[in-house]
Amino acid sequence: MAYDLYVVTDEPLSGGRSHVEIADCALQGGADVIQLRDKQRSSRYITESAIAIRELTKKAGKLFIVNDRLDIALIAGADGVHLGQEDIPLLLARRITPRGFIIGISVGSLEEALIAFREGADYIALSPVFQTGSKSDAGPGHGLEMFSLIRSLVQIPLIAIGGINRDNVEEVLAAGADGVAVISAIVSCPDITLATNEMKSAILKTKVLTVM
Ligand code: TZP
Ligand code: MG
Repeated sequence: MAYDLYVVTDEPLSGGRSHVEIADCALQGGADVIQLRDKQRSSRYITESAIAIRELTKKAGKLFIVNDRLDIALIAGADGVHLGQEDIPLLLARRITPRGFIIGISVGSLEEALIAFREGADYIALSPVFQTGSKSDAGPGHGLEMFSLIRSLVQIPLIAIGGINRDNVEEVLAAGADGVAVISAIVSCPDITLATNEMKSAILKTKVLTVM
């Protein structure tokens, strides 16, 4: 499964559009992965959103990942969960997840990346690669040198998140990213489908040129 363009939903940053609407538009634009991320709404609302996005992603043949909420990911039949350093530990999450269930881990240092790799993460996301206003506690960007260093030491899919947009996506891919995870550069756009489509085209063009 491709992680090329990984779109993370965020209702406040999307001018109040719903998770389901964001996911629908992003899938139409060619997103490869949808992550449902909500730190505020009720468990009921997030669960209902997850079930609807599972349907949409299944029809589109794309991956569906839930941020933080392993319970909701399992209830909705998502492909996986995305866990940070303060969330349920990877090895404990594995105790209750089915075979093949994807667990992605956010890392903020080389040490965390190596631990996640050793513990069997399915992918890791260096967070944040660039400074971002979309996550209040994200801290300063780690930069592409750190990204390349992790790339050289970790042999699982490596995702870049934080401050990624059309202007820097090529250099992020050149640093070895398997995929880019994006919030504002897509979900804050008036036309989410178009923004997704343009970002996806830029990614595919860069990847094709890299292979040649
Ligand atoms: N985790 C690390 S940075 C970030 C998350 C959820 C926010 C990314 O948002 P944006 O708008 O693509 O910088
Ligand atoms: Mg988390």
